[in-house]
Amino acid sequence: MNHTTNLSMGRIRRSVLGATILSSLFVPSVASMFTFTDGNMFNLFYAKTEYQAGAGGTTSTSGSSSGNPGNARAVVHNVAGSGGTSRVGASHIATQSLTTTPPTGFLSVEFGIDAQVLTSSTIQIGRLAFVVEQNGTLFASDTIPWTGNGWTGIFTDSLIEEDFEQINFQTSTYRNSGVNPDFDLAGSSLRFGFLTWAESSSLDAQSVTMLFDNFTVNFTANPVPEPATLSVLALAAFARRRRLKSA
Ligand SMILES: [Ca+2]
Ligand SMILES: [Ca+2]
Repeated sequence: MNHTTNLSMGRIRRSVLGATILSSLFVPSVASMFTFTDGNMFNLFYAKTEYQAGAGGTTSTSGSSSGNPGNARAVVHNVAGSGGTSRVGASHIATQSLTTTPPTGFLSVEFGIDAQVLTSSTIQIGRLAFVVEQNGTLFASDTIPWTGNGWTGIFTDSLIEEDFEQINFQTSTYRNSGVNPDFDLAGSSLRFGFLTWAESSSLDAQSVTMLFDNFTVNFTANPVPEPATLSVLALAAFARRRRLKSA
């Protein structure tokens, strides 16, 4: 009988709200993600822009059967022998890789790619950096050099915006340090891809071919801001106090 008396409309509404709060607190909050994966690497879907310091150039093609497996993207870097340091590279932006920064901003991004150096020259080193493009500006992550025959799987830990710096191939580090993308710029469009290059300080011309396959990208959004969670918790505490008082 007492139960019936106590079940006013106000109490029911608070109870329903309480149940909602509890369920949302105990369901693990999964930050929304943007995921991209390409095991085909067709030439058609990558926009190439060359960067160089010194003489040389690059060509890019879709290999037909040299991938891991199937098709792969082949990039030939021709570094002219100059006696000074010559650096020749290109960015490869996946043209279908467009994402929009969510209202909470992106927390981080992970990249993965399979890479192989096919070389007929003395240069045995492939050089790679993952890139994001925001408002027409390219930003590169740290240099990832790799060597050896066969496919090498290259993965990054979660990269935050400070891990990317504007590309400047004229400097020895090829970066403008301190110029970063802004992952918090809600509604901003981002593209992404990778930067490849070869360099030589000798008088001999070099030709370095690199193959790339299985390019994957995962963006993680920032979770919903704390203040909303805090006010919900305060509301739950308030409702409990009122229940204890009226009991
Ligand atoms: Ca493939
Ligand atoms: Ca920021």
